[in-house]
Amino acid sequence: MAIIEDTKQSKARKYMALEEKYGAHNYHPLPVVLKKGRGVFVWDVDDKCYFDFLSAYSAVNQGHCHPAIIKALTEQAQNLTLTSRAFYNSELGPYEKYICDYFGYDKVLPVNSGVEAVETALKLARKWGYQVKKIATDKAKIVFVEHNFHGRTLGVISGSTDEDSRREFGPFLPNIKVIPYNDVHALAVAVQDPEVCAFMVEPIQGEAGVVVPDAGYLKKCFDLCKDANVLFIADEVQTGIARTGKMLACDHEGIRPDMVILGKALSGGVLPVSAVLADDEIMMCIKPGEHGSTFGGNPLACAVATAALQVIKDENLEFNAEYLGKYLRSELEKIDHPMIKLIRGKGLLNAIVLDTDDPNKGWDICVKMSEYGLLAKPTHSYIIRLAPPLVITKEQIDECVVIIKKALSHF
Ligand code: IF1
Repeated sequence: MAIIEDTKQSKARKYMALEEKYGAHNYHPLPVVLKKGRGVFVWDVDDKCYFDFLSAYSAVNQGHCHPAIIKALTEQAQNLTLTSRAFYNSELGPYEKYICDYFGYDKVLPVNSGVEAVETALKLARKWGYQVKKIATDKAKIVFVEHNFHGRTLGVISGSTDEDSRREFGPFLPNIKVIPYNDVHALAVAVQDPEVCAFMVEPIQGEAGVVVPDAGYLKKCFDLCKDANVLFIADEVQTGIARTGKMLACDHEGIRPDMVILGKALSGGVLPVSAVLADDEIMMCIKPGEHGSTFGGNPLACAVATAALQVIKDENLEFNAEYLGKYLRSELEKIDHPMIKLIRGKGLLNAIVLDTDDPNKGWDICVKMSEYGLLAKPTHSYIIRLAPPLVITKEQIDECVVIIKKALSHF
């Protein structure tokens, strides 16, 4: 047995050593080497099976390698993958109509990664600020909230309050205001500045540890922005596409953001696809040649994103997330363990907040859960995010709660 174990570990170690030697050390992965995914499951190089409770940070809401999405990918890949936007193509227009009708906006600006869509929204907001709100040139300001996470470009980390995201990357963009999250009064003060063009916010803060604001916070912020002629921009890269039990997390408060930013599950985790949705007053502020990207709106991405969005509707994943999210939280709240401080979340975006000052506790629990066949990763050492693919079943939730309990029993 020991020999077999040792052989297995040496196989996984071989892959880890390659990443260690040839890859930048910009991550600290859990010691698991994955080679296959299907639905809620992933398998490592030793064919051990795990429940995936991270979902690639909510990029595989539809489940790993969803057949309908892979079918769209492989069929389109036989015909045409990329033309650049120097020409029209047969997939982009139909996709643009599909996604605009799907979310109820006039237009979409398609790009690739989530942060690229965030940057696009910031540029659109500034354009609108100068052309429509008539803010003096180069004076436009944008309001962010503390503990935000919108990606890792220099522009976006200029609004970050996370030292690890900012240290030694300066200098940063000017004209960025940062206010406390979940603090309506702070926004009321900030938007009084006539040079503010937009407010950028995650409806639920993912990286901060699944921080759900008070009920009504988003609606009050939206109304303040409306009254102050400030654009309300919702970063739904992680909370969107049914993750929180509604198609968009903003739907829980019945607000229609001026701009919606989508990414991750927009492609079902198959390839990088992101988008900004807005109405003409904003979208038409950008003219030909003023913004774009080589792969933005490529035929392959259009085919994949259309299939990925259709799966959400066909399999009623909003309802699944809403119903099973409530069930998961109720089951987790039954776990009687001194280290569990609280359970929080919405839909199938949840977290266990640990009552510990041991910086390794979250990691240790996640390593133990991986030994029992469930993959999750801590954020900020003491918060364990639990976000399975939305295709999970009630029975599988029950199995996973048993694993979580078993892992916690070791601490
Ligand atoms: C990593 C975090 C999550 C996002 C929101 C934009 C982006 C993200 C709300 C940018 C990306 C990813 C980035 C990824 C890990 C993951 C993450 F831990 F980094 F913060 F989900 F919480 N808006 N989040 O969550 O999208 O450019 O990455 O496609 O950097 O390791 P991206």
